[in-house]
Amino acid sequence: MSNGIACMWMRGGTSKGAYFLEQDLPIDVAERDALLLRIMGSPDERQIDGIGGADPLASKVAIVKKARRDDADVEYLFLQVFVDQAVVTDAQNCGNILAGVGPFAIERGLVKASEGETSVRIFMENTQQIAVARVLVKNGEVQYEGKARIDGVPGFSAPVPIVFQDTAGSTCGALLPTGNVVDVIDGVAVTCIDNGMPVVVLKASDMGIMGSETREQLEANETLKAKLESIRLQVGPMMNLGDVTAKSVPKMSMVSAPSEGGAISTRTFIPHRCHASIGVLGAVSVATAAILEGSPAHELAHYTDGERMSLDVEHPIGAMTVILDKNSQGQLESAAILRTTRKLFDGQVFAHASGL
Ligand code: NQM
Repeated sequence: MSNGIACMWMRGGTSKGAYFLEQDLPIDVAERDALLLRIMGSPDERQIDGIGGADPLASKVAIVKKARRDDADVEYLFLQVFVDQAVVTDAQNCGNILAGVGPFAIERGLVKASEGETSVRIFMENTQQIAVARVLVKNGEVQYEGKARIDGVPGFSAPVPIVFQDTAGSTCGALLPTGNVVDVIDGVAVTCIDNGMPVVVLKASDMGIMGSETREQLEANETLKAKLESIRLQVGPMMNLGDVTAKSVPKMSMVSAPSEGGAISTRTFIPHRCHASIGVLGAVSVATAAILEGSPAHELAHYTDGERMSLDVEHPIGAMTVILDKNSQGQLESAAILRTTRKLFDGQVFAHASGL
């Protein structure tokens, strides 16, 4: 059988996706996206004719190449393949899929493995920023097994710590793209923020929910979804994102007081499905909102201020720890998180014309 395309299927953090070398995909963007839709089986809510997992968290793509710039080892382009629409978008980054990029780059020979630990500097094309991931290596091979665990993934795996620098304004051009800590939309106080991911942070109680509901309960709440979408469509242009009708940003994160000893509790729509947990850069943006005096999140947050702050961002199935570092002027300098990843399958994927 011919026309197979080299593809590695990996879990990255709490997401899953197809990892490709750029050279193995068409250069033409329209051709590439049509191919990715066929590979994932979109548009179809079950993605039955493709490898996608019928969930936005398992319908993701990483395209990786050796860096053409001096300050990075590899370049990573993230693409979200919509499940039920024929849309492939590069309008957002993904810090979960990022966790697999270092291991994939080593496996494909783009980065030379150093025994013990290999640091991979990754230029994230979507936001034009750099992340540094540390990958465990033994006998020249990437180690996937280990003792680290993250909420939302059963069992233990090798740790992949990731540090982000200068993520403020990644997509919107400024940490607070509207120029305000608080805007009031449809009578609801919101913080429009971008510290790696454009997110609208608002109080769960202002949206008529407790903030402790399950993903399923929230997804069944049509009134809530309509209210969230109304706010989202209005803030899109205010956040320099233009018309966001067919975009996967901004994310909508409803916050409440922590209930498990963390810093803040969240329920996040990404933007039309409720996240099973929370995205990595989404959590970094929410944690940043939580330390901003005057924001709705700050009122509810529990944390200790300092040069290094550790905030457990609670989500429906646990918490994500975000470490925020300030510089001597008190400005945020970097954010760090822990992820794990797993190589699930390496082979060829076939994408015959679907006739759609
Ligand atoms: O915010 C889902 C995920 C994400 C994105 C989403 C992510 C991030 O959990 O960096 O990781 O918000 O669409 O993979």
